[in-house]
Amino acid sequence: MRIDVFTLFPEYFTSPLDASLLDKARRAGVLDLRFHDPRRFATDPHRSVDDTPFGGGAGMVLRPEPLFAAVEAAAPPRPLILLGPAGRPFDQHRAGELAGTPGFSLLCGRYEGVDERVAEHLCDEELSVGDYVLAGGEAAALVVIEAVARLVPGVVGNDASTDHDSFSSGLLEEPQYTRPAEFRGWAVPAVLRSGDHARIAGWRAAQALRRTLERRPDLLAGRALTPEEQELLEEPDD
Ligand code: JF5
Repeated sequence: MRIDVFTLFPEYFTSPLDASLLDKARRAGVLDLRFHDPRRFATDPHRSVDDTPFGGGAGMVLRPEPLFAAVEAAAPPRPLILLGPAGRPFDQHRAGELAGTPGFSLLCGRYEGVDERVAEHLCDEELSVGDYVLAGGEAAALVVIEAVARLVPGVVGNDASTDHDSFSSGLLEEPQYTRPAEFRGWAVPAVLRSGDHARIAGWRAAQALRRTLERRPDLLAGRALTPEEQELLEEPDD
């Protein structure tokens, strides 16, 4: 899989990528990550990449010329995705779709924004990684790269380990425990040590559902609980 990233701060990516499973995937030839700095395509003496907004207002806007020039010189894989708070929400479903492609590209927004002609005529779509404003799209690009790459066969050591992630079921994950069975007086729920696999599966399903209702009711909004789910909620917490 090839991923091209257009960023004014390519060095931002160095240490997160060197210190992760992504570096292993790059060295194995599974991931081809390429970085492009639009400043190298700025033509004026000051190499400027931003300018004041038409119509007035605070801050600076990324100019179209260096961004178009950088993308056109690289001929990057598409879709080319603009990252910014005004995008459609990036989620596990989109991560799975991108993981099934031979590649895609990311353009990191900066400052107060990007000239709209970049969004409209250069990029294919705009994605947001959450409802907050970052200083730039670089952290958002890392989020997308990591969420997608770990779904690509050969990137995660255990390919089965992504099958039952949070969100692939549409619910949050149930709590997990490991040894010791008691830590500082806090015991692992007895059901998990009972050896009764049917009861364990029921407990896990109920925990996942309770957690989702409590923390992320939006994940269940727009659908009624199934009769099985209603029944799960009748069970005692442990
Ligand atoms: C950015 C204008 C891009 O802040 C973000 C972001 C938030 N969620 N997803 C991405 O990107 C940087 C800021 C301002 C364009």
